[in-house]
This record gives sequence, C-alpha cells and structure tokens, in this order.
Amino acid sequence: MMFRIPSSLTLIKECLFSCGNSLQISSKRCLSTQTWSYVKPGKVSERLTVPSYIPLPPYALTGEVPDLRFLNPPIRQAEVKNEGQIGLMRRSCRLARFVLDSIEEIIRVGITTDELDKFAHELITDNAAYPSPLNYRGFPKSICTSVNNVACHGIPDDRPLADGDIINVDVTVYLSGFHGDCSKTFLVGNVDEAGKKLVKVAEEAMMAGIEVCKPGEHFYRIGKEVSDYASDHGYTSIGVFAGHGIGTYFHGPPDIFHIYNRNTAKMEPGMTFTVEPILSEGQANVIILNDEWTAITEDGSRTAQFENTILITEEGYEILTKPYPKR
Ligand SMILES: [Co+2]
Repeated sequence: MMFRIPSSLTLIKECLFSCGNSLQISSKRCLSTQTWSYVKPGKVSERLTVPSYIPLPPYALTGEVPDLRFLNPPIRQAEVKNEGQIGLMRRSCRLARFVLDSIEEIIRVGITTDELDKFAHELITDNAAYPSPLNYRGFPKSICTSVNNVACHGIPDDRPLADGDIINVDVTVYLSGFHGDCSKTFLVGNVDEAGKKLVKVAEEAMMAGIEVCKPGEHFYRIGKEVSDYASDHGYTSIGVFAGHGIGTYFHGPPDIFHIYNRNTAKMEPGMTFTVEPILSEGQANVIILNDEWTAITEDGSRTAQFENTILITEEGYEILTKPYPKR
C-alpha cells in the first residue's frame, strides 16, 4: 500500500506509549467489557536474507525506490498492460494469494508475528519469488502484520497473537518481474461481536469498491462506494492510505483513494491496480510511530483491511488475487 502524508498528519519522534506490550486503552469506551488489547510495537528480529538465485526488484539492495517518471519508457499514468504482462501479473498474484491462504492456516493464539513473517519469507523464496516489502524504502520485514489498533504497515515482531485479536496480513510478492499484492484481516481465537462485524464490513466495503470497476468508469467511483458503504455501517474509511497501480513496480499510478475524491481519469482494459480500504471503528486519523512505518489510529480504535489486485477487462474486472476455492 502506498502512503500519502497529509498536511495535518503529525509524524512523531517518540513512541507515544511507554507501557507494556498489551495494555487496556483508556478511552471513552467501557473498559470493563473490552475483550481486545491495545498493541504497541515489540522487538524486531534480524533482517532475513534471500537466496542468491532469486531475482531482485531494483530497491532490494539499497532500499531506494526508482522514480517511475524517469524510467525508459517513463510511467506517468495508469499503464495498459498487454497479454504477456497480464499473464505474468496473474502468476505473481496467484502466488501472493497462495502465501496469504497458507498463513491463514498457521494463525493461532500464541504465534508471534515474527513467526508469521519467517514462514511467509520461506514460502515466497521457495517459490523463486522475492517478498516485495523487504527493504522497500527500508521496510525491515517480508510481510506487514497489523493488529487491532494498528491501521497498516505493522512490522512483524515478538508479540504473540492474543485471544480476541484481529490481524491484517499484507502479502506482496515479486515473481518473474511483476508484483502481486493482497491482504486480509483474520480473527484470532474468540473475537467479540463488534470485531467480527468490523472485519466483515471491511471485506464488503472492498468488494463495493471493486464491483463498480469496468472500462469507462471513473476512478473516483471506488472511493465513493467504499466510503458510503463504510459510513452506512457506522465506520470510517481511512483516507491517508491509497491503493495503487501495480506491475513491474510495487506502487505506481493510478492512486486509488478510498474516500471521496476527484480523480476523473477513466478505467481501461489492461489496467491493474489494488483496492485496499482500511475501515476504522472510530476516527480516521492515524499517527506514524518512530519506526517510520507502524500506523496506529490516533483514538486507539481497531481497524480492519482487505486488499485485492484487480485487472480491468473488456467486460468489467477480474480479481487477480482471488482466493482459491476451499477444498
Ligand atoms: Co497494496
């Protein structure tokens, strides 16, 4: 996912919270009935390495992401891909979904997000792919794991998953020169009814955005549908994070906003991009912690997110990262 820094967003240098890993949030909510814990970052393990035969994206060694406008040919707007490129997108997207589905099978109370990261890293590299987040603008791990009040870009660490957590796992892989990107929010153990509803509505909101996609449709329509669906169910769509075009680059044009916006560009067959709204139980404001990645809600609300990479087809859309049929 791509991050846009709005002028109102405060980047703070010190971690706001000095208490233990899991503390009860002091907010206006009723503390005695809260069944989930407030999360702050834990200890991050050593960076993992990638076998030397894995083809690397341009930023893998330096952390620096090339500006797409200076490529040859430059990429300034949503790219229309040919059949060959679409075939490769399909492969990387299928692998991303396979990894996400495999992570789902090992998620349980007590497993740490670092263990999830190691598992994903191995599975991705075993499939001759590179875990796209690793060293992307310096990101230290291979997946993002965002628990409860962490809105996105959570860094896998030593915190064990607790009964009642909701966790978004975001998987992106770079296979045969193309990225595929998807994420899902999972329930851990016994999640309260409010949490279950948040997760369900977040998935439906993503689908509301995807279902309007077709050739000739304006990009702003996605943000309108997502945002309306969220507010109809009592949630807010967090506006500072956007979906993105995807291809040989992890993040490129167009920006896919999940709130009302004025992007009047139109969709065309062959375009590939992500739709990945984050819904908050409370306000939409987020704070970036001093690790420069972890985005938490300012008011301590829980959030849930779902993401797919989609292709615009002649008839409408195709979800390239669609889940495998359950056996
Ligand atoms: Co994304």
